[in-house]
This record gives sequence, structure tokens and C-alpha cells, in this order.
Amino acid sequence: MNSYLNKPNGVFPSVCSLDCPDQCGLLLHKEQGKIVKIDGDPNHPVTKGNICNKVRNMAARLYDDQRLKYPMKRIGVKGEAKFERISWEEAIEIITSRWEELIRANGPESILPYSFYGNMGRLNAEGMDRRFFHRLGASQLARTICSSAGSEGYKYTMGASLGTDPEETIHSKLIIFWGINAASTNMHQVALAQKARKNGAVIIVIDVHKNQTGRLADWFIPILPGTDSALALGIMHILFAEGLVNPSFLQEYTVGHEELRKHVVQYDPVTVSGITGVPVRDIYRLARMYGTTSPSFIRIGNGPQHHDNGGMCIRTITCLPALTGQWLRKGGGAIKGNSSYLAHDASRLQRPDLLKNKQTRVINMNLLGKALLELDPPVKSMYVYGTNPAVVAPDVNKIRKGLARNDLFLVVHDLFMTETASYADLVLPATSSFENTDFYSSYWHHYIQIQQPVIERYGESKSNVEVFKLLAQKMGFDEPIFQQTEAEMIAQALDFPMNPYLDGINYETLVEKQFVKAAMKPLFPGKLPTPSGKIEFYSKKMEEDGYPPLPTYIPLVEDENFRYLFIPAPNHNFLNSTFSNNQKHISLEKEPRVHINIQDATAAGIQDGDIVRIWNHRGECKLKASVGENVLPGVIVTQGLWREEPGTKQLVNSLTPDRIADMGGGATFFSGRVNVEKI
Ligand SMILES: Nc1nc2c(c(=O)[nH]1)N[C@H]1C(S)=C(S)[C@@H](COP(=O)(O)OP(=O)(O)OC[C@H]3O[C@@H](n4cnc5c(=O)[nH]c(N)nc54)[C@H](O)[C@@H]3O)O[C@H]1N2
Ligand SMILES: Nc1nc2c(c(=O)[nH]1)N[C@H]1C(S)=C(S)[C@@H](COP(=O)(O)OP(=O)(O)OC[C@H]3O[C@@H](n4cnc5c(=O)[nH]c(N)nc54)[C@H](O)[C@@H]3O)O[C@H]1N2
Ligand code: SF4
Ligand SMILES: [Mo]
Repeated sequence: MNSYLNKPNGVFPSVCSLDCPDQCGLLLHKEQGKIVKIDGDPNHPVTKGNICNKVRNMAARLYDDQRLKYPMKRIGVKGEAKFERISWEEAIEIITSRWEELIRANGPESILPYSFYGNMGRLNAEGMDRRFFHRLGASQLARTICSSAGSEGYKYTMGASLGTDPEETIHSKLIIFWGINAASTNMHQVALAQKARKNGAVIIVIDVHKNQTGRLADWFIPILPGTDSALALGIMHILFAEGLVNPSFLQEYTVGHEELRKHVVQYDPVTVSGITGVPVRDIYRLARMYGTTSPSFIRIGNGPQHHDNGGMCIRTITCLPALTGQWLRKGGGAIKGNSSYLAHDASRLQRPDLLKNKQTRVINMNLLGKALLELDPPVKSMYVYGTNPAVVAPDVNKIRKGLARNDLFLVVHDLFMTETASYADLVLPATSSFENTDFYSSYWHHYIQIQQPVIERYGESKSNVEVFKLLAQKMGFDEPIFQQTEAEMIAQALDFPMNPYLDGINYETLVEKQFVKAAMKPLFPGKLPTPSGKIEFYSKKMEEDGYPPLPTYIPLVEDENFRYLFIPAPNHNFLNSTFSNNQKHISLEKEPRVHINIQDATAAGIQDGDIVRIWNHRGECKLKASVGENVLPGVIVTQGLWREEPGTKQLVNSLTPDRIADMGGGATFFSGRVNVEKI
């Protein structure tokens, strides 16, 4: 037993398990065996004791009386959430016997695991589960809902998710938040930017919505959705035309700069202004600031990426720092994601070899509705953990129809009776991350952290690792890897000489220090993991893959004939749909609103505070209007993945398309169209 569990009172180090780049160090205050308060850990070098309100109020969620306490089986209609208590033994027996039947009749690919990063812990999110489903030979899931299009685009330019060390951005003199609502979604990058501002840095925000992040900028630049690559190309046009590029950096560390110089001639400021809605003089001003200020840093968010053209858009923005040689400057460059620095040995953790080279089918999670309704041979069983697709996935009406299928054997493992769980045949209670052992590596800062159990398991809940061990045992999988302890799994995953950044990081150092930084060294001089080893403006690989080899503006897909582009972004007090069922967080967030430009509102006879109907061919919502100038005409924005309370219509994903982005099978949440009218 670990020492924290032995002590009923005290303050214990921990790490935030949520899918958030900041991955804060936490201090859990425990009294009589229960967590009574959650603080930031002041010793954490990046997060420094500051945490968001969501997690400050997390104790209320941990002990919410709605939390699932024991396994249950359905006794009502699917979607009705009527269940009765059963034992774990019975639950495991029901699942495995049902799966054995399905495997005999339909083969193992009739079973689909469906998960995401509700808990970022590597063992629980992508460890024992992967081993189990690989061994089972189940259908595979392409986990594409978050960042896959942009990561792919970034990779064509830079080779991997390798960007600036955020701690160095305090040295930046120009910071651009590009399509990221960082005040809500990456608060410590904002804190670092504000430190830089005290030393003279200018903060620019480029967004389709003047939200809390836009409001803290020195200069807010509104842009039309899905046009960011045109703006980036317009900046390149001016940088080349006015001699603001860094010739020696281009020569030494990039390929294709001469092709790029010729290619961007077509993206003159007048053309770009017509596409983006950014005035010509602002394009000049932005390009000249970018071309003459050093070090400059771009924090690239999910906004430009959750579009039909998202991969190409991120690839294009990613070219900018190379043009002015920012990668050689402390605090210069860009971050889309930094996960490659802390890459562990995923093969040993996940054991894809257990598939024994069987070509099992791969299902894109963004196409869940289609997978459940149209796939042949059909998905007969789905096991959902760490995600809530009935709220967060695109085109949810289609998904809900699929989840309601009577012949679908659905198991959901979660801490709460989510909307997805209400359709399940079996619901299993999950531990919170504070009850588990796991390791965490941020996709923004450069620290790996450990979680050791601080509190006892809530009710009869079990961690993902524990449940997959039980399932493996019952299925008769006798490989020793299904009996490994968490400590053994962590040690194995981190023992990865292929990644020199992990030098000196192992289970023992993590237990001793709680957080350990990657063995960092500057990217340049050096060789990138691109085919040429350099930053690729011209990418032969893209050409082979059927894309334009140079950064290019590609318009959004015509999504039916509705008037407004619809941007349903997350909000401040929820994390995706997590906390949308916790009273404290709901009261902080108040209610869902739809932001509409005053010109559009006036034309449609809508006034601030009116309830409006938003609809398209996929679904409808009814929300309160916020009329003003926070969005451009033709654009409407909501914030938050609210759950559907009885009598409300506020599922924004009932309106979003399940089209697939240009790269990585990514989601296109922000490329849909809708109409709006006053009710
Ligand atoms: N509070 C809170 N924090 C979170 C989350 C949460 O739900 N709530 N979610 C977590 C997760 S999983 C992720 S992936 C990250 C995401 O965090 P972000 O990268 O900030 O992504 P979004 O929150 O989707 O916000 C994207 C921003 O892009 C804008 N935008 C939309 N379309 C465009 C466009 O075409 N161009 C431009 N320039 N801007 C556009 C939106 O208005 C919004 O301000 O945040 C994480 N942190
Ligand atoms: N309209 C719109 N939709 C979006 C987005 C958007 O910007 N706009 N953003 C998208 C993005 S970027 C993302 S990443 C997805 C995220 O969507 P999801 O991954 O579904 O995230 P959450 O809604 O937070 O749901 C996580 C669930 O995991 C559960 N959970 C937490 N820890 C554990 C655990 O240890 N074990 C188990 N079994 N369960 C656990 C939580 O209780 C919660 O119900 O949403 C996407 N959906
Ligand atoms: S959600 Fe993000 S900001 Fe909040 S505590 Fe967790 S890592 Fe920190
Ligand atoms: Mo995400």
C-alpha cells in the first residue's frame, strides 16, 4: 500500500488528469480520508500553484451524490437511464459471455472500443485497454476528435509535435494567440504572455470571436472562419516582398523557400482581405510587426484546425516562424502541440503486436453515427470509456439513433450517468484519477508527472486498468502483461532509449520528484524528423499523399444553403462535457448563449436576450441571443458542450457536420452552417 493512502490527513502532491494542455501540479488536502480542498502546487515550475476554477471546485464533483457507486444493468428503454444494481462478478460475466458469443457468430471486429482522454493518464487512457482490445482482435478506433488534423499538418512542416518550450516564451516580444481561447483553455500560457508583456511584448489575438482571450489582447484581429491559411499566406507575401525574411535561416534549415517565394505572389493583401475579412492595412501592419519583431511566438489553437481545411491551415501557419528564423531565438517559434518531446514506448505499453498482423478494420471516431447505423458488417457491441459521445461528437442525433439500437450491446464505464451511459446495457463505475496510479505527460509543457492514489476507491468503482485486467482474466488471456502492476507498466513505458528527451526519467525519479522535465535541447541547430531533416515549405510527402506540396488556401466545403457559419466552441467552466452535470460549474457558467452580430440580428429582428431557434438539416437548438460586435456578420458562436436538460434544446453537436477534415481524419466542428430565427 502506498504511503498516501495510509494517512487519513495531510496534503499530497498530485496532477490534473483532465484533457488540458496545462497539466497542472496539484496539492490535495485530505481530512479523515476525504479530499476537502484542491490547490495548485506552488513548486510546479510551470503552473506555479495557480489552477483553474473548474478544478478548484473538483471536490464537489468527486463526492457528488450522483457519482456511480456500483455496476448496474439496464431495466428500462435505451436512453431512459433506468438501471438496477449488480455485482462486479456478474457484470464481468455478462460482458465476457456476450462477447464470446459475438466473436463466435460475427468475429471479434463486431466489437468496438470507443474512448478518449477524459483521464489523460497513459495507463488508463491508452495502456491496459489497448493491450486488451489488441489481444481480443476488436475493431480499432482512430482517435481523431481533437487534434489529429492539425497534428498531421504540423508534422508535414516540422516532422513531429515539436515546438517552443513554453517556459521560454517570457522572452518573446510578440505573442500571437491564433485560434485559441487560451484564457479558458491554456491559462498558464496567458500568464507567461503577461509576464512577457511586462518586458515589452505585444499580444495579438486572431479569432472569429472576441471572447475572454480577445479581450486581453493589445490587438484583436477578427477573421472569417476557415480562412486563416489565406491570412498566413498574405503575411508571407509581404515578408518576401519587403525583404523581411531571414535568408541564412532559410538556406540552412528549410527546403522549398524559392518555390514558396514565387507561390505566395498570388496572395496579395487585397486578395487576402477579400477572403479573410481582415482589412488590407491590418494585413500590412500584422506582417510588418511579425517581420520586424524578434523573438516572436505563435500559440496555435484548435480553432483553425476544426475545419474542413484544418490540416492545411495549421501546416501553413506553422511555416511562419521559419521565414524569420524564429527557431534560433529563445522564446521564438510556435506551439501547436509538444507531445513528441515526452513520447514514451507506446509499443510496449499498448502491444499492437498482439493483433498478430491481422488487418482489423479501423473506424474513425468522428464517424460514429455512420459506424453504428451503416457499417457492414455491423458493430454489434461498443465499450465506451473516458468520453461522452452522445454530447461531444459531431452530428449527435445520428449517434443517438445508433446508440438506441436494440441489437447493440453497449457498455459504458464512467464516473457518472452520462448521456451516453443512459443508452447502455451495462454501466460500470470508474475511479477518479486521485484513486489511481498513473503517469502524465503534458502536450504543452515539458514535464512528466506521477499520480499515486491519495484516496480510497469511491464505492465499488474501479480504474480502467483494473477493469481491463478483470476482463482479460475472465477471457482467459494468460499473457503476463495482463497481470502487470501500474509501477511495472510505468517503468516499461519510460524505458525508451529511442527518445533522448526521456534521459534520466524513470519510475523511481518520478516517485521521488513528482515532476521531471524532459532533457531539453534546442531544435536548431539540429535535424528534424521530416524526410529532408529540415522545415519543409515544399513537401514531397504531401504531394505523394495527394495534397498541394506548398501551403495553400483551400475554401471550406459548401455545407448546404444556410446563412451563417456556426462555431460551437467549448466554455470556461466545463471541460468539454465534463462538469456540465455538476451544479457548481453550471451555476458559474449560468446558461448557454449564442453570439450574433448586431447587423445580422437587426436584419432578423432579434434583440439581445431573445430566445432564438438555430437549425439546419441535422438538428436544432434553442438558445438565448447575445447581440453585439464580438463576431463578424455571417458568423454565429456558442460556447460550451451543455447536456440536454429535460425541456431544453441545447445540444450544439446536433448541428455539427460529421464531414472529415483534409488531414488525419479530423473533426470539422466549426465548418457547419445554420439558420437563425427569433421564436
Ligand atoms: N475551460 C476549458 N478548457 C479546455 C477545454 C474546455 O472544454 N474548457 N477543452 C480542452 C481540450 S480537449 C482542448 S483540445 C483544448 C482546446 O482549446 P483551444 O485550442 O482554445 O480550442 P477551442 O476552445 O476550440 O477554441 C478555439 C478558438 O478558436 C476560435 N475559432 C474557431 N474557428 C476559427 C477559425 O476559423 N479561425 C480562427 N482564427 N479562430 C477560430 C474560437 O472562437 C475559439 O476562441 O482546450 C482544453 N482546455
Ligand atoms: N461542438 C464541439 N464539440 C467538441 C469540441 C468542440 O470544440 N466543439 N471539442 C472536441 C474535443 S477537442 C474533444 S478532445 C472532445 C472531448 O470529448 P470527451 O473526450 O468526451 O470529453 P468529456 O466530455 O470531458 O468526457 C470525458 C468523460 O470521461 C469520463 N472519465 C474521466 N476519467 C475517467 C476514467 O478514468 N475512466 C473512465 N472510464 N472514464 C473517465 C468523464 O466522467 C467524462 O464523462 O470533444 C470534442 N467535441
Ligand atoms: S483543467 Fe487545466 S488549468 Fe485546470 S487544473 Fe487542470 S490542467 Fe490546470
Ligand atoms: Mo481536445
